[in-house]
Amino acid sequence: MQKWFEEAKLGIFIHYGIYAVDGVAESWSFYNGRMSHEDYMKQLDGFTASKFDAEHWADLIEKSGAKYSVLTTKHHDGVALFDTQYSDLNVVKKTPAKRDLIKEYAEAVTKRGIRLGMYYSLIDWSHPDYPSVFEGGKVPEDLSTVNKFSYPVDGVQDEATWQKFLEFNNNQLREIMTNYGKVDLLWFDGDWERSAEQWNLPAFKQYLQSFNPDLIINSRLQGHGDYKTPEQGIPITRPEGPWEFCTTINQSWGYVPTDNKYKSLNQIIRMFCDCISLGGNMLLDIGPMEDGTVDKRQEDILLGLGDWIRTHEEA
Ligand code: FUL
Repeated sequence: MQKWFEEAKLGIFIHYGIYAVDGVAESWSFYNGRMSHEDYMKQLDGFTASKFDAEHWADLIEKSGAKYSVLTTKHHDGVALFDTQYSDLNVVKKTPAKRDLIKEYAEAVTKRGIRLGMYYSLIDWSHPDYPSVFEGGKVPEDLSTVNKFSYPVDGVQDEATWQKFLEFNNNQLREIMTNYGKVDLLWFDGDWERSAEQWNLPAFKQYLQSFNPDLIINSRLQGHGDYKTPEQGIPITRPEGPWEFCTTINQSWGYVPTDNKYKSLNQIIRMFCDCISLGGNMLLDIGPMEDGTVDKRQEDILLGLGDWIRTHEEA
């Protein structure tokens, strides 16, 4: 494990995507049947990133006391925040934003010495070559919600289609690993629908490390990652090995304006202390609005936490 990660204590997680347009849950809002996939994708037209200022984000991350940050390059909805050659479903081609937001983010954080982390979902519920594997092998009759590219396969995976998807996956990850300077950390999510064998592990991990031998990879890689990632709850006893606790400030990862269940600054500080005293890092999430600005309540928490850290570092 890299020393910087062991000493980091705090990272900032950023869930930014088209889901901020309607303020609905990232990806899950269609998968869980709250809206159709079609309606979800209408948010593409409203994603402007008109006030997106990576310098401001980086400034905020720095002031929070965080040593690294992790931004969603592509969530389960399959919408890439970067300029990818391998799918038109990206904010450059399909939204009024028309910008590679990952590029601006990577430049701004790297310049400040903040370690660069990229979240990437292995699940892609909008990709025609990614059929979901449903529990018990049963595919729901109505595919308008869930993953519309799934089909009744009696639990048997069409191997050729799957290999095509893996190729696509590798290609997008190569873009992420080579187009934005040195990536320090890859934060995978959505490994749960396939086995290690299907994800072609450990060869897949070696492929990623070939772009940067110092790369850190989180554990959501069917047990082949470098550190554990408990979500929304701090473990009671000290986990073995390196670990990172990820949590939201209110109850949502992305921007949901109706979610007013904010944690107080004191609660966040308390969680941070509990986490680091058990040897973990805390990855605290913000969910920027569609235009790229951050809700004042979230900004204030980050700034307040940063003030607290600085005071106590000096003490
Ligand atoms: C989960 C995802 O399904 C959520 O949407 C979110 O990104 C969280 C950090 O990880 O597994």
